[in-house]
Amino acid sequence: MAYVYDDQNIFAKILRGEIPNNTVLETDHCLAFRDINAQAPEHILVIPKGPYVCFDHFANVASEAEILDFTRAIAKVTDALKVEPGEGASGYRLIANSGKDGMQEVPHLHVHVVAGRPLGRMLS
Ligand code: DGP
Repeated sequence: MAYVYDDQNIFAKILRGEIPNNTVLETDHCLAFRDINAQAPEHILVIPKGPYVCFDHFANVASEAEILDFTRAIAKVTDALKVEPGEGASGYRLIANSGKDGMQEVPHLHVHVVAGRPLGRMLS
C-alpha cells in the first residue's frame, strides 16, 4: 500500500504553527489539542508529529519510539482528563476514523479522545 501524505492538510498546518490550536499536551513525537467541533465536554485530538495519513500507515511505517510515544500520549491525555475507568471515574472513547468509509475528514492520523458524558452506542 502506497500512502500519499498531503502536507497542506489542516493538522500539518497546526503542527507548523500556521494555524492556532488549544494544546493540551505535547511530547517528542505527538501533539494533543482540543477538537474545534467538540462532540462532548471533553474532546481531544492526539496526532503524531510525523506525516502519517491514517492508523495503518502509522502502524506500518512509524518507528517504535513514535508508536510508543503516541500510545503513551493518549494515556497521558486520559490521565489529565481523569477519565480512566475505575474508582469513580467515568471512562472515555477512542476513535480513529480512517479513509472514505471511516469518514476521515483530515488526512493526518488523529485519535479522538471523547469523554465527559454518556456516549451512547458505538455505531447507530
Ligand atoms: P475526522 O472526521 O476523524 O477526520 O475528524 C476531524 C476532526 O478535526 C473534526 O472533529 C474537527 C476537527 N478539526 C478540523 N479542523 C480543525 C482545526 O482547525 N482545529 C481543530 N482544533 N480541530 C479541527
